[in-house]
Amino acid sequence: MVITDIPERLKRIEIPGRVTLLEGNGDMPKIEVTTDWGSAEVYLHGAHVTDFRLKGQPPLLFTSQCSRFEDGQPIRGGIPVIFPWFGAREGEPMHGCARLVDWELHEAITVPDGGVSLRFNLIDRSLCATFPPYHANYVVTVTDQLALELILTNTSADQSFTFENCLHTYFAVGDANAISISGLQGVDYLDKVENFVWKTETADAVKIAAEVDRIYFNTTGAVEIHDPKLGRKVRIEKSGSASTVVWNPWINRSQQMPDFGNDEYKQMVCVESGNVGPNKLSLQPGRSSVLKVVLSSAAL
Ligand code: TA6
Repeated sequence: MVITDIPERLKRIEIPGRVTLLEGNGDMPKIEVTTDWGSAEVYLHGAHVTDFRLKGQPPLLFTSQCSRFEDGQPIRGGIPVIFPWFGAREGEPMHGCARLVDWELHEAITVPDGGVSLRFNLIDRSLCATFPPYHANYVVTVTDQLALELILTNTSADQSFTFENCLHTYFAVGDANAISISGLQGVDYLDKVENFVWKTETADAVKIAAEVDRIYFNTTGAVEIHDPKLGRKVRIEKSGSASTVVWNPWINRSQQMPDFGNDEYKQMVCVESGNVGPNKLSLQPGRSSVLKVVLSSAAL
């Protein structure tokens, strides 16, 4: 159902047959994108991509059937935009504030060869008022691939701006126990499941047979998820990112999350691209950083 009370400014952004604003879950406004290759969905809440799929193929992204769609709560699944910090912070929301507030949809444009690009701005600073002035822009480009660019600019005249960022992507998989994740061999990581002990990845492909929660540092390469059950490989290419996080909650953690189904761990894995911990970024006045992730899939 199209939002009847859609603000005129947003209405003008729609592109017939390509970009439509709809009433999404929880009565939250969402943008539905249709391209020559498939479709995507993005909520203004958190500028949160919740779906991307190619025609005739299973969705590339996982969004929990139990996800909340409420102000002040993160959507569980899709691509949470994590900024200006990653992880827990005393007295603050987990994983920063960017995913908890509505972003402004600034424009929607068609790109050559039948794709669509959406540009969002983070205007609402109510939850992160203590940070120096910054601009946060987010560009989502939907073609036969899904490209995401998180552009952060230090607009302070005299203060440096130190922050973490991460695109915390939940991928849909046929069976988490059957996938393998390549591209991280030889990379040092913090194993959060074993009290944050430092390790080095020795496997040429990471497998999931229990809870996995690893932050890999100083790694800029592409990662691939090989999914024999869905008969596809998903490629995660990135630039402007030195950290990769791999997470599957497995059984116990799944049961502890009210916005996540007890068995949903079987259908997802997070491979996240950003700059966290020792890889956090610090921008001088007037400088910008661009975190770019390009997601694609191909038959195995
Ligand atoms: O990126 C992995 C992680 O930090 C896990 O430790 C787990 O907390 C996950 O993020 C989900 O966090 P959320 O705040 O979305 O429940």
